Amino acid sequence: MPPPTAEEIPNTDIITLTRHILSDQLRLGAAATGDLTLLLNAIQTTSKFIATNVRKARLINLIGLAGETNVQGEEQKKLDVLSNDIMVNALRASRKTAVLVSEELDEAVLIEERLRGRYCVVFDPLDGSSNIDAGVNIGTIFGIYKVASEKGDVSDVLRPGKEMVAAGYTMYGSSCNLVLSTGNGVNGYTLDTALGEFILTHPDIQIPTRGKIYSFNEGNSSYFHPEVVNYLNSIKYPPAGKSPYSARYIGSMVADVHRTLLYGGIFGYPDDRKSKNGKLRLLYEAFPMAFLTEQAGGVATTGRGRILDIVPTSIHERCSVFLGSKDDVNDLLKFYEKA
Ligand code: AHM
Ligand code: MG
Repeated sequence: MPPPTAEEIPNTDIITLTRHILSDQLRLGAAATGDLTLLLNAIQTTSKFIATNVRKARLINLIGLAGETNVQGEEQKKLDVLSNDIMVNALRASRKTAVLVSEELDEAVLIEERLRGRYCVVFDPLDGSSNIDAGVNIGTIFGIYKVASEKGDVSDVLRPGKEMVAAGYTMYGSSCNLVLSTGNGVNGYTLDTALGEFILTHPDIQIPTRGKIYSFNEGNSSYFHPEVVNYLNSIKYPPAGKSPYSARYIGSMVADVHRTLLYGGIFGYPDDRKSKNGKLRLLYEAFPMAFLTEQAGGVATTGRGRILDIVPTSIHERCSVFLGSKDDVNDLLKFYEKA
């Protein structure tokens, strides 16, 4: 029998998320306390727990409304509430957090002294509400700050996104993917459900410099400002010899951004004449995704400035978002400059 080829030999050296973040910590040597590693570990556990519930939702009566409304006046789904509880419980029990901000909670959670740690986590426990009951891709988005104040209060999260020390998301789709940056590039992991581990499958994600896809809710285009309409027209009706862009819009930011990071192109949810401040939330949607985009070599802007430079004034504020391939976003910015 001929010896097995390289492709036939099973890979026995898989890199798990735990191993990867641990090796990052070891690289920092004595400077690292291990607190961020433990916090990221708690977050990956919540992702597995939420993923399990998302997969079973239809079977265990987790579909539909919870009968409550969140601070934004939106009706909460049962899975929204459950995912929020999973995250708050796990993050508090990790003993590594001081302040938590969730899309589903009106106020920031200030962790009691005996459990308090040195990090603040802002998160959308289950993003893409309109897709939950259809079983379409949804996700969890998170950003992490290190406490700046002695006490650990809301001022610790009213800071620009560029001060985050880590950000990421987990996408619950045809596969469960966790994408993470600790400020040193972006890595993607895929959950091996048999092993129960996230495995490094997308090392050092680099967003292509230019893409061929635009991802906007064009149903809102009658409200869009002229610079956005003109930009979209420029990619839909290009000069002779150039191909128009393709449209892809899932309506779950995690899924639309995930595709944008991998394939390139531009994702946009602009402010417009109806939604004066846009729809997406600055702290736990725009900041983490802008952080990942920049770390992957892309650009994230409101159209008028860098998203990560914004200083938030309240925890649930919204902002205009465009992010993606450098060349595509810069093309859009030219329309803003002209306006
Ligand atoms: P949610 O936090 O209530 O789920 O809303 C956020 C979602 C994003 O995932 C997505 O990009 C956007 O809202 C879609 O909005 P629309 O349905 O208006 O296109
Ligand atoms: Mg959301």
